[in-house]
Amino acid sequence: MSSLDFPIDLRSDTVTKPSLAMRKAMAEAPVGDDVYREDPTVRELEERVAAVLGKEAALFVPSGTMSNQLCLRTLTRPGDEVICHEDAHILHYEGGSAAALCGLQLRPLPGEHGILAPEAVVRAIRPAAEHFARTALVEIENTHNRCGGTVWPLPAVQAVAEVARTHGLKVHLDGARLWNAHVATGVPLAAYAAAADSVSVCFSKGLGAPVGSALAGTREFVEEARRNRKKYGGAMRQAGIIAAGALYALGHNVARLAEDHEKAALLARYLQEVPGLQIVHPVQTNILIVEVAHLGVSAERVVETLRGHGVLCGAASFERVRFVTHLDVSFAAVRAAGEIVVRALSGLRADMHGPGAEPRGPGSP
Ligand code: TLP
Repeated sequence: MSSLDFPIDLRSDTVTKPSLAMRKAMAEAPVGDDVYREDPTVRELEERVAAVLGKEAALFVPSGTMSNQLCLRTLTRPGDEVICHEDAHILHYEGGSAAALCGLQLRPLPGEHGILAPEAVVRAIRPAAEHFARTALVEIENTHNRCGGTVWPLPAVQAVAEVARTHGLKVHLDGARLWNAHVATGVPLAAYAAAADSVSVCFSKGLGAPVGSALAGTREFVEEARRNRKKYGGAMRQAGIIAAGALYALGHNVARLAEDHEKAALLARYLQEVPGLQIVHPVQTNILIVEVAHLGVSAERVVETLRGHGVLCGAASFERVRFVTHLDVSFAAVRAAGEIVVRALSGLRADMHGPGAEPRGPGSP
């Protein structure tokens, strides 16, 4: 095998580093003060994102978390309730900001592979009486991170959006990895986005840019989100430097996501060989979640064991481990990681009644 860099980092597609060509584009980007709306590169990026999503306008923001929260804040009022999947990113990984910054109550619902059933959404809508929080918005995540990068089929998106509209609710799409859904299915980005009032997309995940996300919607919505971005401390000055990384990523790194999906499928073939390991969701894009309960050890123990063998992954819960493929991990590295995981976890299983079998607690994503 040719020389590989260790550790092989499969914790997240956020760990990628900007390529030389991307850095060059960033270094050469024309910039200006974006609070004065004078940064040509930020403008170009915002126009490009609005165009690909089929929305009137877009806004560049520092992170996916800020993007989601600005959308929620802009489309709701404090005290409102937001329906989301029980594994939603906004529920698990945004530091409680829906409550802390938007004053929202989240209403998590179950749904197979991250997908909400329209009937379940309808049943969760609160009556109008003053006892209740006002149900204001339905949030969907495509692809679905904690559900193994699964894709919402377009008809499922449309069915939930239809129900929401009928009941006067807004729809927010957390499309941090909408690019992956688009590449996996061929469904145009704008078709997914059409069902939503607000869309958030990220450049710093599979697309490999170092920083940045964008939200999109009507011009009026984006103007209000811009005001809220200022309040949240997220207005930036010569942000063209980082927007150029995002533009480069959009121009060069979307179609290649198909390779990351192949790498995840390849890794899945290795993981299937480990007795007792279960792949929880169909592997459709670049995320793979395995249940380790039948190995008799905690997810943290698996993560630590693999770290010791040069493979990095993350605990998604007490019993689930997440692997994510991305542009900085080659097919050869994925094969090597697969072999290591099979060997190390088969060894762990043999040890399953050993002293380390106690679950220690859920780790970071
Ligand atoms: N997800 C990160 C962690 O926060 C879990 C990761 O490693 O996958 N929406 C979705 C669906 C996401 O997966 C993420 C990041 C975000 C929003 C937030 O983006 P950032 O990290 O830029 O705030």
